[in-house]
Amino acid sequence: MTRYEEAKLRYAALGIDTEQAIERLSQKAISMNCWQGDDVTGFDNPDGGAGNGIQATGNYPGRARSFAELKADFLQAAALIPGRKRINLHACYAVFDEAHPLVDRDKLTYEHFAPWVAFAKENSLGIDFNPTIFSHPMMKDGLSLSSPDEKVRRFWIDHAIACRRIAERIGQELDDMVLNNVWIPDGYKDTPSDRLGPRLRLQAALDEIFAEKCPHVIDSVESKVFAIGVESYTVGSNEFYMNYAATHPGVYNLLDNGHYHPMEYVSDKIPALLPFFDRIPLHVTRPVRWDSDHVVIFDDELREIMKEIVRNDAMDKVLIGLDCFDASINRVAAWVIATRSVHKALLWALLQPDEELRTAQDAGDFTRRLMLQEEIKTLPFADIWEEYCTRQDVPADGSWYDAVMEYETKVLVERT
Ligand code: RNT
Ligand code: ZN
Repeated sequence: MTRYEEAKLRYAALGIDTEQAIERLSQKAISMNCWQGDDVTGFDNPDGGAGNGIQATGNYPGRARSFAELKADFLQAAALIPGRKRINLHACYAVFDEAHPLVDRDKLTYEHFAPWVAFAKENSLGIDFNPTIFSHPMMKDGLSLSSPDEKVRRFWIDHAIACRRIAERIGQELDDMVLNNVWIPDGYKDTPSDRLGPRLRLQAALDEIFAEKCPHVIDSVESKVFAIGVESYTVGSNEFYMNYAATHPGVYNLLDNGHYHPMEYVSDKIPALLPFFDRIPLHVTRPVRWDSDHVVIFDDELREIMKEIVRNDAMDKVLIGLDCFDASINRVAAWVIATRSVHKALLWALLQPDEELRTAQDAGDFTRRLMLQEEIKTLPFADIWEEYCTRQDVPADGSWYDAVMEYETKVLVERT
């Protein structure tokens, strides 16, 4: 008997079907954020880098500096990751060439993303999209859609409308739904003298942005609790967007697990939203103190998030996307570690004795519930994960790292 066959029996004794878990896992696409490959720099301001509302730290060699490099790095990472994939694009990754020279963000069109669609088709990827409302001179006093300056607001509303049209066309081309997520960094460092005004302006801006029907687009809005330089007030807070989404059918509230107070858990927010929304877009990241974007690892909260998705039968409702970036380590490895961790945690969640756990809870048998939750941890999970990687034709844990290091030596180091 192979190690997998033995493990399969151990799980079967608890009523858990490992074959079914593997099959369900292989159906779930994970959206990989393109901005991990170049520290959120994009192609429309290559010398500027991230700024005006977003920040990546570190200077590890080998950042992708072009469309060609970013595609190559993404494919290198993807080759080491099991499962279905989507690529999450930001508008600042518009591809400019002789036929389509640089334009400002309010003038972007589908043509600037047609090369990404070709890339997606060649590699069987889905695409998700985001307006890029940061790292740009039209951010004024740290504000965009909530700015008191009509010109600033107009520019960003036009940009967001352009992005929705682009997302719609991408969806048509791929015959798929495209998540188009709006996140803005607007807020104040110090105590505001008007907290309502900016929110009313943001509300009116969103109404304009979402006015057009885009049947291939899933719209979402993403809140944040605070950020560096925006410590006192965030316009797009949790309450604001949650209520916006609740009152605007077709607009969803995106949960980023780096965007809440440290004692709040997205694993608990998912089942709080499920009674009200048929979709929950998710940004999976790893909050560390004041930062929201560390590389995702196989930790308790990631497993808890995936457990809530699986045991509430929400694998089709929760749209899982990564949102982490780290410029201080090998960026391809960062993609691999983060995305493999998500798949691993989903597999973990698919291998829980959910029925028994629920029965124990409903019977008030909390002792048994705790015992089961603990004992499951020492089942031979690694053997199921390894089997999954093998069937998906990607390296198991312990054997992908060399490929990344070779790529670093041959390709990445040459870029500096
Ligand atoms: C920032 C938000 C947002 C961004 C991306 C680049 O805190 O999480 O989702 O990370 O849009
Ligand atoms: Zn996010």
